[in-house]
Amino acid sequence: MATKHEDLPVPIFTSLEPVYGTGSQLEESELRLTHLKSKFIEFFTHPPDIYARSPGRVNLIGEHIDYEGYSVLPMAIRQDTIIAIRKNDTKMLKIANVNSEKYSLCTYPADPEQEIDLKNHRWGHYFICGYKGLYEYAKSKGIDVGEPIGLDVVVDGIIPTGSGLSSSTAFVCSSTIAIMATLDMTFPKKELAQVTCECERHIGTQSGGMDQAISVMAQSGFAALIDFNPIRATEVQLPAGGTFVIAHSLAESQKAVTAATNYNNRVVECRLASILLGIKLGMKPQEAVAGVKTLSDVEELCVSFAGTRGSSDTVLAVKEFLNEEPYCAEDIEKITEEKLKVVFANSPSSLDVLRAAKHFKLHQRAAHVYSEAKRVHAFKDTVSSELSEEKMLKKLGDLMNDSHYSCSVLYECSCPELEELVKICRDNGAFGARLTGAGWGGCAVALVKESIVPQFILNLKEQFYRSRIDRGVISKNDLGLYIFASKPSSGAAIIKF
Ligand code: NG1
Repeated sequence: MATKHEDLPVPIFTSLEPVYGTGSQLEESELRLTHLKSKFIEFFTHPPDIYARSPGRVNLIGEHIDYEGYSVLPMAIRQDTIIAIRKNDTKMLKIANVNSEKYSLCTYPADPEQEIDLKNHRWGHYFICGYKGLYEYAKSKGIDVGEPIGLDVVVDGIIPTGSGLSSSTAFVCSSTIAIMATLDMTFPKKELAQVTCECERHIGTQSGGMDQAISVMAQSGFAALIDFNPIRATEVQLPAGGTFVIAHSLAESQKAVTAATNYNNRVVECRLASILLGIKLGMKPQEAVAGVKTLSDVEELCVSFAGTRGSSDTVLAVKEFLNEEPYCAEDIEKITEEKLKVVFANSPSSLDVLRAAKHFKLHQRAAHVYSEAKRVHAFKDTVSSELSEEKMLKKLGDLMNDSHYSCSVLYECSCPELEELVKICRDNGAFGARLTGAGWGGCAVALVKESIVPQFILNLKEQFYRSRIDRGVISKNDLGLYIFASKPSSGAAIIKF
């Protein structure tokens, strides 16, 4: 049997063509690499040994469900982060950036045991996530990597930060892969997808694994259905007549900084919703508190309940057993028979959530997760159906619109700028449009008929970006960074010349 690509290691290339294809993209990336190399020499007086790149991604559907164990459907984009790296003998990690005006040199000790100072966020922390995580993983596998080494590093990232396009993950993955290659280690891609997910959790977000999985495992020309437990990527061929246009709302989503009230808050709310569902559906409180981690853990119970009503819809149990009114901690503790502080005692970032939360919207969050999980499969089934292209694109667009509604109303992870942008996309003929990524700012993704893409982009420039350019929010010359059409790009790679 042929080896599946996810069982193979990250590819090592000696030229850029297998990564960036041919044409203008190749030329641009050659210039980029030349510039990166000369910056490296400028900072460290010698050239790097190797480069590692990891792409950003756009999630087409399946938002905020990866950490609940449900499949998602993203594609990699061509924008990426490249790390240039070389060992040094100073016992220091020296992390520089090609954009040294915005990102000044960060130094850390070459110590994999160091704590990351989360209260003082520094851009270099993402590299340390990879450094710590990789050493931990090697140790857990009994691999002897010798004394920790110092590293000279220059980072070149072109994914707009806080955009919902996974700039942080591209940084963590390319760092981890660069360190792995420097230490002469190699792991299958699916293992690396898991490792990099754990690496990124060192930044304090309870990351679900989608971004790392697609960044490491993407195949050029295909989106992917990513399943978890175990991680698996199945190629998805998108319909030829449609293009995904990505547009930035220009509201920056600061995920690591707002974790306690936004991202991690939702992870905690989902855990509480699943524990309560477990108890209402017959589990003993102690059993539910100890054993139920995600909404997928109680899915079978919900389906059995729905069966008693002649249905298989998981949302029925949510409607029956979770109040629409927000819960306060005491309401929940009466049901769990345990203090929430005790339930989350092992997770400092969840305790931060409890301190910041006034109430918990369990009904709404669970209804979003279960319905969104279904939409992912409906999207995949539609793509592989016999529908005419027009009907297929219309159906995919409807699913994207439903997903956006659910994110906005039930999961409350949208923001006014995203609402405005999504509406403008639809008004200008998109089959569907939705926020993508964690939300609370960042990008929208719209499915647009291939033939109208140039006009669509022009209209968005007029109707959304013009006033922002006039107000000086962005410069006209940078527009290409904020709105672009994207085809599915290739995944992570190591480049050695
Ligand atoms: P972004 O958009 O990169 O912040 C985050 C999570 C994903 C997923 C989405 C929401 C990280 C690194 N990524 O993505 O795992 O949960 O939100 O669908 O935390």
